Amino acid sequence: MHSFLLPTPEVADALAGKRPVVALESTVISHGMPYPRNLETARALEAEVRAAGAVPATIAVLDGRIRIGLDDEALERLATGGHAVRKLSRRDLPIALAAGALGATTVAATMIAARLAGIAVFATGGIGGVHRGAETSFDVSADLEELARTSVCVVCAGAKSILDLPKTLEVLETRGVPVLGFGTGEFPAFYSRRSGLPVDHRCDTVTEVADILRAKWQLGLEGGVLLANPIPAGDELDADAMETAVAQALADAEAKGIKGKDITPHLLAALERLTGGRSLTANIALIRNNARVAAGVATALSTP
Ligand code: PSU
Ligand code: MN
Repeated sequence: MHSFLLPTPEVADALAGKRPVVALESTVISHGMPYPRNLETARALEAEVRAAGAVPATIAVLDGRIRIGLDDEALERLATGGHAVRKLSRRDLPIALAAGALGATTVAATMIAARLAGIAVFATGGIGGVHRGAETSFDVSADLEELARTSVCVVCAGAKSILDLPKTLEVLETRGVPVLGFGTGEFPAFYSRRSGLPVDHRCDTVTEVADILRAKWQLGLEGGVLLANPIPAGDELDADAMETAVAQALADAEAKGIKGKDITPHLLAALERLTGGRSLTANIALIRNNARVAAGVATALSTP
């Protein structure tokens, strides 16, 4: 294990014994949800992974190390840290490590850490993507570039409609990232099960997903695979109401001049306000569902 990485004994044991491990990100805890729901959710995700027979490894940067698996004290520091917690993507990791800063990892940085630790499956809520208006702002999440280069399967509920979903799928195609739908032929739109946009392939079982991962990586085709798992039907939000809320959230961010890495957390908080908390409840339901499916994929992958 790389000297910058610090796994918990439980994760180190599971990896050494080739038992299934699921990586979990921490930006959703620090920047994606308010306290105390963020802390409850972080613990609930770990419980979901365990209940499905895998070992959870929540990833974050603390005291100059990339922690692979967090104890309860570390989870609390992230959940209560507010603006003192840095949001870390690929470019930010070396700076935070050298400074000994407290930082939460995005999808991109969590993929890097998972890969270094030897974890092949990672569950999150939604990935970053191509922002609306990217043709002038150039705002394309580093998550997409990471999916292109780092060999980890990312289980998500699609991408939020704060993004431009057709452009996001175009970039994934260009960069050679397979987009799989879990039990669906459509790319899910986070709060909605449907977007009207097709995925590359529909998988109905975790075994099929594991077979595709093995084929890709055994061929030496480095890079990630995106497994899009729709929000459970009972937790879906009304697509038209969400579109109205997204338009308002975008207008508010524009009026305040919010840019760069601050835009995604700002939009998430605005959506929660505008939906009276319903976006948060939906977010928690879908991410728990992703943790369960990721544990299934990790188990299938560890079964020869
Ligand atoms: N989308 C969500 N919830 C999130 C994020 C994205 O629906 O919490 C977080 C993830 O950590 C993701 C990051 O990797 O935001 C993307 O940020 P940016 O758009 O600045 O790359
Ligand atoms: Mn961005």
